[in-house]
Amino acid sequence: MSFQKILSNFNIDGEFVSCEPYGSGHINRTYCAVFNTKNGKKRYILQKINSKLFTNVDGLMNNIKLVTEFNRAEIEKRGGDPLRESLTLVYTHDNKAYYKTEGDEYYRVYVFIEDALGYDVVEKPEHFYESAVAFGKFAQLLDRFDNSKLFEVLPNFHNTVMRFENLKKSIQADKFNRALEVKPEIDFALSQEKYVSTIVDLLTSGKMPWRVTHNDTKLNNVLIDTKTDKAVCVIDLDTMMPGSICYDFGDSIRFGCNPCLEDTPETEKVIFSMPLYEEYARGYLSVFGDTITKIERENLPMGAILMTYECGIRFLTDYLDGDVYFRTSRERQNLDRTRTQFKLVKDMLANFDKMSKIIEKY
Ligand code: ADP
Ligand code: GN1
Ligand code: MG
Repeated sequence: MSFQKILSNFNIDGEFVSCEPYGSGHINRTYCAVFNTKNGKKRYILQKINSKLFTNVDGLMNNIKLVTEFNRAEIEKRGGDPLRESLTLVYTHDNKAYYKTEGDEYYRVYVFIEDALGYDVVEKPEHFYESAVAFGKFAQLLDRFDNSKLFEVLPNFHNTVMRFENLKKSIQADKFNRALEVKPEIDFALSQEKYVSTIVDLLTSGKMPWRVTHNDTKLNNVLIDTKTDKAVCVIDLDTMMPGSICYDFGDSIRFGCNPCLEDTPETEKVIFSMPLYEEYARGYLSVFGDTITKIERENLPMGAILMTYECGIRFLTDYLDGDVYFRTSRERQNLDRTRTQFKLVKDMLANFDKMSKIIEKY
């Protein structure tokens, strides 16, 4: 089915002009659609939802609908611009948040947030600080929201213990005979077993509070205003689920404290940035004040290590499985991604005390 035909099912005024791939997400397929209207050109984000992963699209889209509507009301109350500061779903003619084609493909449409970008690498430290404040505020928004209404989209998403077990299964199966080639990465991954259950244990024992978190807090999931350099909007709401703020903090650190792209083949250039870590910690903690518990605070550095490690073993597992989960555009991309993550983990382990000291400072 053509994009024009798919888009014709949504409440969009104007004449279809074009629809091209957009952005750099690994899971859904994102397109930018352009329409001619009497007020000039108007853009929309069209996304083909990865329904292999998100098997309950109705539950997923209901989460996004509830949270964006709640967010919208809050932004209006404080006199902000909800079309810019929140994702806004465009509904179908029959008032649904997504459209299902006859071939069982699922699509959703968002209002395009103009003059704002999601960055794949930190270009200015203030962007990273800004993203910390934005993700912190988003976590607090989810705290105020009656989150019992949310459906748990991907149970065990950040269960590092389960991710570790999955890696072991993939090493065992070695379906594509890649295990030998990646022996150093496998050895490193397995040697870190002592850490894998740290946060899971704290959560399941009740020592650390469960919160509803974003769970995919990389820098490119916050749009930053290209004129003012301020954070505009948190996007990519597919993984809002019960979790720990150590996960959200950690995933941001994993992505942003790397001076290179996540998939750089030049692993030797990957050096964990302590100044950027401090920038993010300062921003994130400025939002939480005393609402963060002692145990959460103390475990923020471990959250950074574990989210980076977990992402590394997910990339490695996918490499061993034949690149079936994360979108790739070239050979060994998942292996390069793995190496980047593991290099960051090594740097963080070597700097753990400094990371903790920085948390104590704010
Ligand atoms: P994925 O789940 O595949 O990562 P995202 O929802 O993060 O998909 O979207 C991919 C990219 O598309 C983002 O990184 C961002 O650059 C861009 N994008 C997504 N939604 C919008 C929007 N409403 N306005 C402008 N850009 C957007
Ligand atoms: C995926 O969808 P995207 O590209 O924002 C993944 C995250 C990983 C990230 C690594 C649903 O995020 O968990 O941390 O890639 N999302 C899902 O870049 O698996
Ligand atoms: Mg994304």
